[in-house]
Amino acid sequence: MGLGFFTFSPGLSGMENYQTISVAVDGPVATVRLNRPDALNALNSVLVRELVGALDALEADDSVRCVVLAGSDRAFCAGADVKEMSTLSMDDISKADHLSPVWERAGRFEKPLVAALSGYALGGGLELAMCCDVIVASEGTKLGQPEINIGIIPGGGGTQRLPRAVGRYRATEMILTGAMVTAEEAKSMGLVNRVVPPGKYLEEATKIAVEIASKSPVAVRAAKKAIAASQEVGLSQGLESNLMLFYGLFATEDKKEGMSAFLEKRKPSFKGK
Ligand code: DAK
Repeated sequence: MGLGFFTFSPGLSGMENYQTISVAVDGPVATVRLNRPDALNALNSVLVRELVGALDALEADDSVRCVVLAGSDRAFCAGADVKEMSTLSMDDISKADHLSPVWERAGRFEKPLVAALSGYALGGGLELAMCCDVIVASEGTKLGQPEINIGIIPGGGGTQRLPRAVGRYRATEMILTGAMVTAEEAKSMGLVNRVVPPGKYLEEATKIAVEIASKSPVAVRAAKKAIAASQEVGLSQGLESNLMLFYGLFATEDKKEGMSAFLEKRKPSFKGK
């Protein structure tokens, strides 16, 4: 896939034992791939546990600065595992540890997440992509919230994140009809950043991740936090919290290094401090 040399991070020992995902670290960029090909990467309890564990480890590993989240060419993720869900009662599904940790964990991941979509991103899979900060998709990828077709509604954030991303009316149409949109349509709605030729989605997502990873990690984290606030609080509160984050960066070594490097006409070397 043109991702260069992969090394396994020491902070992630044991990750080669994952059954439903794979994790590879190449310098400051980690790539996590969902890997349940027989079920189009549907989210089941095992996958959720493994993905949450991997995100915990990647967040704790200071050498990792940006994470690419991908599936396979055939599917990023076809949603929650319908087979597993079909036998669950209201009591079972409402237990906090059934699937919901995955959107919660990805949604509060402090480092940038770049989603690399191909094939299908449906239901809980699209909800997972919408927990990411940048979304790259292969031409022809189908995105949708088809839960209504099986008698439920999006439960992993789709009714909240989709309207924020594409506006109330487009989100309502997608959620109430269950119809899929193509990557190209999704891009025109603002749900996808870039649409790339088939086979190039991982390469493009990695390129973006490498670019982000070259910046000051403290500034990147502050920017991500400030942008997240824009989706949750009113304008004046958002501006206020932005200012606090902005002022805070003036106490960092990376700010000194970034500005000195500019004035000395050299490339900065950021330490994340
Ligand atoms: N779950 C389980 N298996 C799935 C699956 C899924 N979501 N999607 C596909 N598969 C399996 C198929 O059953 C099939 O398995 P075999 O029959 O070969 O054993 C295999 O993957 C290949 O699928 P198809 O034969 O259907 O392939 P096609 O190319 O014909 O169709 C498709 C691809 C993606 C259009 C189709 O598979 C499809 O419509 N899949 C279901 C999509 C869907 O309805 N997704 C939404 C699921 S509901 C929660 C919060 C959120 C949620 C749950 C809980 N809590 C807060 C607790 C989220 C819910 C959802 O996502």
